[in-house]
Amino acid sequence: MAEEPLLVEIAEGVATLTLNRPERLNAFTTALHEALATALDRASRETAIRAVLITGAGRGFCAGQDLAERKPVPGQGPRDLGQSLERYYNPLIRRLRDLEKPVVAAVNGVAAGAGAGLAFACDIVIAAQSASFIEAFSRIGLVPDAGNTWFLPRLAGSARAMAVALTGEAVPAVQAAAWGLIWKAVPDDALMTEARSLAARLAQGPTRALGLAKRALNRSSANDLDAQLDLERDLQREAGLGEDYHEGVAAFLEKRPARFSGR
Ligand code: LHQ
Repeated sequence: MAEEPLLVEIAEGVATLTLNRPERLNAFTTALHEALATALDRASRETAIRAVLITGAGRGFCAGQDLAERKPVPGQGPRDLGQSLERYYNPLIRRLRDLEKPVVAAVNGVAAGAGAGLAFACDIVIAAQSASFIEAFSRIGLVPDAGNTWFLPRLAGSARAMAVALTGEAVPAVQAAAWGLIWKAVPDDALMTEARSLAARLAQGPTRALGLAKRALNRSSANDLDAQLDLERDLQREAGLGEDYHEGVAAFLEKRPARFSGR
């Protein structure tokens, strides 16, 4: 039987999703997309899942689209790559951004093409020091997709975005962290311990409020200050009605650790 393209493990409030095509550096196939969509929808639906951790099996994180699956077939005319984005990649990026629960990426190795977009769409990205990010599109005559042209200039500034998109040069993890493309680079052997412990800590946190904070930050780039202040008011009103706010304040006043429920 073929290996599952995505391993899903749910423990202590964290859904760990491991891209599992190590012999192809976890490149995306239709089956992997479908499994990822199912897992993210489940994470959105189930209250017991309070954080998501995404990583890759083997030495790569994700090498973007599996090029063997999308290669032009002689006699069949050109493939419509826009359809592939519309059907798989754009919904994936939207699912990650719209999921109102923290999503951590543990980038264990190379993240290329749409694989880099996948990492940048996650909320907190930790990478192994040996990992790298490659806007591989220009190497094969394509345009950066999977949100890359949106994330890159916002995270790293237009000068760096333009250079990495046009040259396709690899950005090592340490450089990516220095540029603000990711949160941090850690020694390879510390990656999974650190990423798991972060995801577990987030899952024990006031996850409803964390989800609202994610919404506020995601909206900020499209809002002016007035609209953002109004949004903060509305979301704070909602958070203030939550059980976790009451628990957080009570725990602070009683000088004890808070026990958040995500409600
Ligand atoms: C692969 C792949 C891969 C298949 C490594 N596919 N086998 C959206 C819409 C529709 C269509 C087009 O695309 C998109 C979005 C995109 O993502 S476009 C960008 C697609 N990705 C790339 O162009 C990256 C291609 N891969 C590479 O350039 C290299 O593999 C990198 C730089 C990522 C890693 O290099 P190495 O560490 O030297 O590894 P390798 O090249 O030896 O790869 C290991 C194996 O994985 C190898 O197979 P083999 O049988 O020789 O061991 C590769 O063929 C295979 N592989 N990426 N995307």
